Amino acid sequence: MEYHLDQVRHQALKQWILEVAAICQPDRIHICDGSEKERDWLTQECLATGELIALNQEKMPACYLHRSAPHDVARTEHLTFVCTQKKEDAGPNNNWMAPADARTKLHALYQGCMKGRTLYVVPFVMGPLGSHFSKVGVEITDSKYVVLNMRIMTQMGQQAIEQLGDTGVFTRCLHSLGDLSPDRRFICHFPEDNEVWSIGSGYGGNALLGKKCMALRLASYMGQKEGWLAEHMLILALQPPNSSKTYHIAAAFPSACGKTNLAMLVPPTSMPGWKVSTIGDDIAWLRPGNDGRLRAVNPEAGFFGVVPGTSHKTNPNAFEMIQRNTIFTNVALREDGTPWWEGHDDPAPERAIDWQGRPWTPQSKEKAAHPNSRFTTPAIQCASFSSEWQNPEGVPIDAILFGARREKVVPLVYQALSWQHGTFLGATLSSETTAAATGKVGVLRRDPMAMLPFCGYHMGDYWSHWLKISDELRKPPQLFRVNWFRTDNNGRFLWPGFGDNLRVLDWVVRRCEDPEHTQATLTPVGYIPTPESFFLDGLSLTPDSVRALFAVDPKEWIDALKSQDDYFRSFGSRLPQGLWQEHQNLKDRLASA
Ligand code: GTP
Ligand code: SPV
Ligand code: MN
Repeated sequence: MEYHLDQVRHQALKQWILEVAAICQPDRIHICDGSEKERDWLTQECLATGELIALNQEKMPACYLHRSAPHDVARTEHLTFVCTQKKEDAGPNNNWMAPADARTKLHALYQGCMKGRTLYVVPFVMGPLGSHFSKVGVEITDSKYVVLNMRIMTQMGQQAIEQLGDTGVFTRCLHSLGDLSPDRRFICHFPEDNEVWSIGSGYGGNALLGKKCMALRLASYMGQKEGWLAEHMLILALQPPNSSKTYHIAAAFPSACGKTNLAMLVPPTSMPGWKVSTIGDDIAWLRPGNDGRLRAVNPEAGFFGVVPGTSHKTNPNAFEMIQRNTIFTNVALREDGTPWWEGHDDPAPERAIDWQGRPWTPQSKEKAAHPNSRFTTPAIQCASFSSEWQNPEGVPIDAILFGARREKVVPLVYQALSWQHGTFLGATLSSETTAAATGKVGVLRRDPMAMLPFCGYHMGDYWSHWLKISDELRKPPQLFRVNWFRTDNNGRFLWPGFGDNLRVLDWVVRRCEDPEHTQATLTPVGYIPTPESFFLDGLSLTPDSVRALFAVDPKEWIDALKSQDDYFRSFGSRLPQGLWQEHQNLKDRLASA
């Protein structure tokens, strides 16, 4: 097969495309320009093949439904590899394959995999155009669904070709659906070569390679070399009532633990005058700025959000923004051609088609929408989206929150004693697992900085990098731990969450701005709000619930020390001394409590 790529002026890009084409043997090559015409044409093709189903275009213009293969609905962490020359550089936190072995294995799978199909070349920018933060990637894929999603999630097409120029550096992202079998599915990262090879999955984080693969795994590796951080964090801007000051908060929560919801928070009626704007909902790139602040950008241009639980009541901004130009993956379909899911404002429909295309009624045993069903939406459609997203210098971060799902033990909010202690809080984060990755749901596991599945190098080195970065900050962010998910003895959430999480943000910014007048109690784990310093008006919580939300039971924490010790030991000599020290300090404080 002969391919004509005269329009590609970047010689290294052209050569790479031809090398890949020689292996995958597509019938055609299409270089994406990102235009609306291209989107419309690809959409029509997807409608013809059934890769997309049109939703009710009157009620929800340009909205479509995609159904994944039933065994391809979440990230597959056990099939995800970091392929560094030395095994120890990938760390105990990653699956590892030798680069040569990975390439041989995947080469065989890619051989002829695009016969009869089109190879799409998707150039994209992660980060504000022209910013020193931003990076160019090029994804080669045989999935039109991936192209359409990448068009929403990144700045894709002509603008990326321009930013790349004739000689620019780019991340090579190779993707094929393969046969979609988990037995022949691999997501391999080559951080030393700035490259990702993925085959066998069409799902989100496995296939939209700009997101988790490039903007977290490869970027975290780049960040360590270049002195910055790539984090699984939302970014929001917060303006208190009658204040001219804007605060910026970044928050790391594991998958499906509330980042999108917090990023788009709508203040409760009892807190008028607050303004919350969204800068990012999943990934933050953070670097020390010339002003001595930690500055953040959101590298993405869209939201790939969890659908179940999204309602007008819980997240009005998200609910509104997904009414147009949105791709829904694995939701249920109502008879009027609109989507439905568990947690929707509307009651369960009498009859629907479930996420696998089967008839569904409220009596069905299975869920109508997959618990990890997703929407893909342009960020600009979010009413709270901030133009600061395009700020090439990023926004200065005042506070970083580490959050997770913990039914027991962990209070609603507490503040770290120092940067080193805050890094320790992030490093020891643990959370009950969710449907965002395949495997059992609700199992407590360590998920340091919410980065366990996304850190592209040895976690011990990553923590050292975290500790060191504060040396370059004149005014480092204050660090906090939060937990929206503590339950009572009947298993009910103690905290209303969602909009009311603003109460926690209020305390957080007052602790940053005016710690003298925002009181806190020093406990062995950190600073806990005093009842007087925390705004609870307008909530009908019982005094018992409030006590339970903020309770620190030294006995429960002493129990956790043993597993913390084992956990830290598993990182061997690469565990930074500062974290051992914090572990010992916590032990000492608990012993004398
Ligand atoms: P990823 O996109 O996987 O990274 O998820 P995420 O961290 O952005 O989580 P998201 O905001 O989509 O929320 C995941 C689930 O948690 C949804 O079902 C939400 O409704 C639910 N959730 C979010 N915030 C809260 C909260 O404050 N309280 C409670 N109880 N549930 C919440
Ligand atoms: C997550 O799982 O954290 C997500 C969805 O944001 S995915 O892009 O699939 O990783
Ligand atoms: Mn995420």
